[in-house]
Amino acid sequence: MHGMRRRGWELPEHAATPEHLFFDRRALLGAGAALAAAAVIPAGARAQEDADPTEALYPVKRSDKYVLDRPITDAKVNGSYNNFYEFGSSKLIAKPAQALKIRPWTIKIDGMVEKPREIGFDDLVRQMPLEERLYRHRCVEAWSMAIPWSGFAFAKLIQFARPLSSAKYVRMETFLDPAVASGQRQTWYPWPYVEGLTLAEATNELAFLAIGAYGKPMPKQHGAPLRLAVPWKYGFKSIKSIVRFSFTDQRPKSFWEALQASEYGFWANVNPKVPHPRWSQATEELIGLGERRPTLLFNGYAEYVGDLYKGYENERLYV
Ligand SMILES: Nc1nc2c(c(=O)[nH]1)N[C@H]1C(S)=C(S)[C@@H](COP(=O)(O)O)O[C@H]1N2
Ligand SMILES: [Mo]
Repeated sequence: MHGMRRRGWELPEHAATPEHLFFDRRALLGAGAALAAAAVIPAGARAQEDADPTEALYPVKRSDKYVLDRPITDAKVNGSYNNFYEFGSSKLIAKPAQALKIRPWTIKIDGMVEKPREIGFDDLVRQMPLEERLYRHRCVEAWSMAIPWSGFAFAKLIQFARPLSSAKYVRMETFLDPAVASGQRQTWYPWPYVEGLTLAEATNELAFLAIGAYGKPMPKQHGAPLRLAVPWKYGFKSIKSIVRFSFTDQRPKSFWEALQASEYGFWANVNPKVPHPRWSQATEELIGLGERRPTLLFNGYAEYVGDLYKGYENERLYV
């Protein structure tokens, strides 16, 4: 099932071992509230920024459709334990991520569409029906959180983009700005961060483009101003700070797949029975609660997405 481990080529060990802090997490969590407090952003850093034009949209109405089986993760814990390799490979990137400039923010729509276009983030948001959804988030490193995202269904963006009927996939790209994102100066990574979904996945009602969290515009460390939330897949699929949606008939190669295809595949659907080559996926740690629970097939969303994979049984659906 897992093919051969790819050689580490010229990659430094830590680059070939993504999300390597997994085994350090316990020590971090031991620091508990101290950790959260340490990552709080100085008020001055915030005050210098112009007011966010989307701020007046909050709070958006919560959908009662997506219910959690666990408490919402504390916003401070969530906002100080992040994966965002553009700003470093540790979990403590909240502070450096504040350097990201999120206005103006232009989104490019191109590839197999009726007409390629560019649109400003604020113009796009104004045309989208906003809602809040409570979603679980399961990282491939065997930890999880629960988050109230604000945003809109990916299907609405696809309607807006008007892909040709020949398009089969949507490829998404994160910003590229090594001057701001120190991680992007580490040239052994295949920047910019790329992810992809089939159009069937992207139009599934669960696929969500999030513009806010916890009833406010998206904190930068979570991928402001626009990030994906595909909660039935491992967290690395949920690409942050998106600047481009390209429609294509070729399966996109994602950032992690380019680095280590044997460990991080295209599908990456959560499945407790299919271990990562280096660790079990049977259980997960609920960050901030100090609790482990059994992991659920499709992260508990099988009723929504189970049917998407009929006919794909020969693919590596769970890596
Ligand atoms: N552009 C970009 N998107 C990204 C990542 C990243 O490093 N860069 N990390 C991914 C991983 S591994 C996870 S688990 C989630 C983490 O999202 P969070 O920090 O909001 O919890 O973002 C995903 N999206
Ligand atoms: Mo992750």
